[in-house]
Amino acid sequence: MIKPDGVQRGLVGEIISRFERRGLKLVAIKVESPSKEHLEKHYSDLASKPFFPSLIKYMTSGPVVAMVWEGRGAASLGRQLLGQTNPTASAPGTIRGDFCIDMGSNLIHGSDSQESAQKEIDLWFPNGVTEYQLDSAKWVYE
Ligand code: DAT
Ligand code: MG
Repeated sequence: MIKPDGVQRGLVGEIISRFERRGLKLVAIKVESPSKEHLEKHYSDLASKPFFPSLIKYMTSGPVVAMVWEGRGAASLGRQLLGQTNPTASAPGTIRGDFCIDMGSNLIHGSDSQESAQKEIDLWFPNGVTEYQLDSAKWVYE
């Protein structure tokens, strides 16, 4: 999910293109201004953290772009593309390492496992995703 700062800074295309060129397949995408309640559900595992209120405020500060990307090991590949939670610890070449500085404006969310991805897909895309054959897959996978 591209967070409100990523949308406002015009980084949607840049970010999508990084996932695309890695070989992942886009199966769902939408622009949305999610409610506070929706984001509290999304980040429910962090509800007891001191930064939770400011995280929810940040995430409701503008529209986000929610996406589902498929591919072999997609969740862990996605996390590699993102970089570390703290942008200042993120290597150049990663999204956070290239485009941001503060943890409270770190541009993008990525599911941290296959299990959390499934939970988040159910929350953000209750009507499911669009399955199709990506023709370029034969050039990406052995
Ligand atoms: P990530 O977004 O890398 O999966 P996370 O799930 O641990 O990181 O936390 C969700 C978001 O909450 C993160 O992108 C930024 C914010 N956050 C995490 N740890 C924080 C901290 N120690 N101080 C302030 N904000 C924090
Ligand atoms: Mg996380």
